[in-house]
Parts: sequence; C-alpha cells; structure tokens
Amino acid sequence: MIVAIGLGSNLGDRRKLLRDAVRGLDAVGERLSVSSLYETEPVGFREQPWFLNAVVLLETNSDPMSLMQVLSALERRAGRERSFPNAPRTLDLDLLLYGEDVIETPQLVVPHPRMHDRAFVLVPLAEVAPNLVHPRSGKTIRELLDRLEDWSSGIRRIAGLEWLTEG
Ligand code: PH2
Ligand code: MG
Ligand code: MG
Repeated sequence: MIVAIGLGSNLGDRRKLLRDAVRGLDAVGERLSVSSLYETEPVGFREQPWFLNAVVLLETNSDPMSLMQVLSALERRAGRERSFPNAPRTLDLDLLLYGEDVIETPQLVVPHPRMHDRAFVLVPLAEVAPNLVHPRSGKTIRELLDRLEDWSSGIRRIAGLEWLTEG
C-alpha cells in the first residue's frame, strides 16, 4: 500500500527532528519519495513559532493502526508533549493517505480530515505525488492545491533533498 505521511515541527532543532523521523519511518516501509523542506506559518493557533513541514511517501505492508503506533512512538522519541491541542510540538507525524482507503474509527480518520485545505500539507504532497487521489473528494492533490487561495505568503521552500543527507 502507498501511504503519505505529513511531518511537522516547530520546537527544538526542527530540521534534525524531521530528518530523524524520516529515517525512523524506514522501519515500517520502503521510502518512495521525500519532499523538499518548507517553512510555514502556523495555521490555527497562530501565536507560536513557524513550522518546518515535509511529506514522505512510503510503500508499506503495515495496517493503519500498526502504522499509527509507529508514528506515535516516533513522536514520543522526539520528546513530544501533549499540553493542549495545537500546542507547539517537537514532532507531529500525521497519516494523510492510506492508499485510497477511507477509514473512520474513533482512533483514526483517513484521509486526514483537514489536509485538503492546508497548504503546508498540499504543497509538499503535490511535489512528490500530484496525481494521488484524495478518496473523499475524488480530486487529485494537484486539483486540491489549485483550489486553495492566497497561501503563498505563508509557505516557503527552504531546502531541496539535501536536508535529508546533512548531519
Ligand atoms: N500543524 C497543526 C496546526 N497548524 N501549521 C503549520 N504551518 N504546520 C503544521 O504542521 C501545523 C500547523 C496541527 O497538527
Ligand atoms: Mg498535524
Ligand atoms: Mg498529529
């Protein structure tokens, strides 16, 4: 199954935290592609530092709940604390897409319920997989991004793939 995982950090050594997370994901599948690194304005709770965001595509045999457990374990390893919803975080790993499956359980909703209107998800995802289909809307990632308005001031590409191999 091809899965898309969104990575975010706005606390600590953001770049290293994301790099270690990408490497940690190798335990659950084969890395197909990794996006550039983007610096993005906080969406939602705005009084917090800017984020670094990226997206990884994996080919995996893991079922969605096992995958979620690995994502949580990587967040804990990065020192994530859950003080209040949308608090600044060292590492956030979100399962965005699990193939074209639609999943709705109390523990997990896929596609990620807010991904379709977030530039910090769609811009890196469109870079690595513009033709993936978002099964709820039936639209491709490129189409979802084209429908977003006025996002360009809140997101800037700060590194190509070199961000993965440094350090
Ligand atoms: N994550 C959130 C809320 N707001 N804003 C940006 N720019 N990047 C994020 O990763 C992010 C956010 C909740 O997980
Ligand atoms: Mg998130
Ligand atoms: Mg999350």
